[in-house]
Amino acid sequence: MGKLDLSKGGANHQKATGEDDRMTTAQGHPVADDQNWLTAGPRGPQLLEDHIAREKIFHFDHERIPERVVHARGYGVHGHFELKEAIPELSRAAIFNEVGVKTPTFTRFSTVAGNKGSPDLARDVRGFATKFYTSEGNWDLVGNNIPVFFIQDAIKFPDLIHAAKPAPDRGFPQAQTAHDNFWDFISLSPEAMNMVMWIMSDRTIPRSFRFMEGFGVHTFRLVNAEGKSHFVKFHWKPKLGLQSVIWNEALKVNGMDPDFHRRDMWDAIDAGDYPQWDLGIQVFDEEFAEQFPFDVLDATKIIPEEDVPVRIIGTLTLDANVDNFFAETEQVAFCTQNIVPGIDHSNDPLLQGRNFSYLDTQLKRLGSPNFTHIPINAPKCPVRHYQQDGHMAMTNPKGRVNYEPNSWDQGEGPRETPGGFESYPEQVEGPKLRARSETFADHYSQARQFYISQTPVEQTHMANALTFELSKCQEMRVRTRMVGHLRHIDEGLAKEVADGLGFTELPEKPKAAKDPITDLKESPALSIVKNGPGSFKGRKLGIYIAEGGDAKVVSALKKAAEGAGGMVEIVAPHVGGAKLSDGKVMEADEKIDGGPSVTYDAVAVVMSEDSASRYNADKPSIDFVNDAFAHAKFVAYVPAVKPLFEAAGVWNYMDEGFFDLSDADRSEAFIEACGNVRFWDRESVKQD
Ligand code: HDE
Repeated sequence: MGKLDLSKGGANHQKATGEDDRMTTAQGHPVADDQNWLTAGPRGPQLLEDHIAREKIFHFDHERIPERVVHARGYGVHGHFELKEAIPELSRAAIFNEVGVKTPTFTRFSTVAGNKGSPDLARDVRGFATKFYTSEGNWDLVGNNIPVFFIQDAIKFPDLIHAAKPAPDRGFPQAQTAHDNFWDFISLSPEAMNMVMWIMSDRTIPRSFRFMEGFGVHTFRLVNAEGKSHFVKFHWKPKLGLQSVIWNEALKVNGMDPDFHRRDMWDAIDAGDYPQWDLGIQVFDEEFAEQFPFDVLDATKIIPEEDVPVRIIGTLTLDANVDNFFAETEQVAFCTQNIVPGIDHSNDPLLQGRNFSYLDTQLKRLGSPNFTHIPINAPKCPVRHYQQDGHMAMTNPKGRVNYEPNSWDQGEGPRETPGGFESYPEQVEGPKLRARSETFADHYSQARQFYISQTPVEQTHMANALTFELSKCQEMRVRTRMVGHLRHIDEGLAKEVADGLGFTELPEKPKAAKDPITDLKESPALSIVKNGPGSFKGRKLGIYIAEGGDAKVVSALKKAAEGAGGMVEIVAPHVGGAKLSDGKVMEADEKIDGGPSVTYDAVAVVMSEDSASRYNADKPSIDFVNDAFAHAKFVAYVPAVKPLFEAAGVWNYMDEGFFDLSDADRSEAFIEACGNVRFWDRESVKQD
């Protein structure tokens, strides 16, 4: 009969060709009854003998693995990276040299602080980690949607995360930084101030993963075939542009749909609307690094795009949802140490610490050094080495040789390869010491640069966010210490926050390790509003219809939104939809209380006057209109909705962000206006 084929086996819910539907245990025993535990008599005690029930419960008891200590809540998607411009002069990495080749990828987006079940729209940094399955092994670019970090040295990471996560005594608050421990730690860590500006901006409440940037954060090296090295920073630029929600929306979305971001990604990919990001590189040499006013090894600093332009070299397309969330999204293991020949690390002390941490955490989480055998982690190029055994070893090599050097014939075992990975031979010398380089001492200049690069609307949002977060701190010393730091960044901002917190005078500025540079230029690349989508592509219109609504208007709106590459959802008072003016029933995607306006980029309300009078006391209907107004959304309407708009307190305040569609042809102008994301002028208006 020969040897067993060991590549066969393992559980699968779907039958393979030629197999039947027979249910079995994990040992392959056919199961006749999966509903009743073996008992002694129909009402007697259960018997431990029941190997079928015990195996089932045993497996269930062990279903959970530890969640990630950070970035626990994440969402993974398959895709590919296509190189558009080869860069052999900079890097010998195959992935950067073969134009047009599609390298398979797996990307996982995440929030940092919340647990696996926390809501998607927590104010938090988003992880943006991509595994490239290159022909020379896996390259993991484990980045965030913010290009700087809180701390400069990895040794502080456990403290940062302890401070951000729920307090150890009370176990709350979950998935938020608005509490004493976090701001206590931050206000004692001036190096965090640049990051504080970023996290208090709307970057931490993105509209969707599809509308946010990604950054490798650290300075890495590119090394070419001659061994020449350049420094590089990696950027992901979303083709759809940048867009965030506003805080009040985030609060409501979290209650309404805690899966808002993952649902958005699933839906877009399911609909074939594949999100894309360009991969950009900022390349610079030692000479630039020497004269740059900040240390390029300090992960709390950016290099402004206006100083070193971002050069686009390829595109990432996310085009397939996972088949199984656990097997792929949960089990994927990113490691910053996964780099390929032609890419190398720099001496950034945060990056170097990460290189230890990621490998270590995978062992704890996935339980075995063989986590590379799990399909989502396994390289897609040949893998040949002499590592063996361990828990769950799936791919132990065949044959006798498992050591080297060896003198077995060619082909018996792998050999070292000329041209394999070589570290850049950077000259290193110096005393062994624990010290922070003087070149890392500037803590405020770039924080200020970020703040002055924002539009007034964004600056207001930052002041509001800081006031809100600090208002949740009960300890006065924490509040005052933080406002003291803000004075080094911008006196106006400090004053606004101090007023918001009810201070009667501004607190002292703390002593700065280095005097801030106050004349750094504005960097328009840092603003979300200045880098918005500019169109309705990839965005969602919610049309609230009710009986008698003008069918022509609804269809013109649908046509305009879909024509611009957007999605449309119909919302109605009842799940069954509503009969429109043409006598036909239009089906609804959402019932009004399941489709509030906060879940849409723009909204329209189309109903007869009778209907508008009928729903003008209905809270979800009023909220739909009122929230759309309060969140500065573009709103399309027909005049018949007056009774509802009056009840919502907006009829007398309609501005140019409202589009009267008595003339259905205005639908296109409405959708075009939505390219501006919001009618920002409205934010300062007070309603009834
Ligand atoms: Fe991470 N980080 N991190 N981090 N990080 C983890 O690795 C760590 C940092 C980032 O979707 C952990 O597999 C240290 C910066 C992402 O699976 C852990 C330090 C950046 C993800 C870890 C940092 C990141 C992680 C937890 C300070 C942006 C999610 C689970 C030196 C450039 C990856 C895991 C995924 C995950 C450690 C700082 C991004 C514990 C020690 C800076 C996107 O290893």
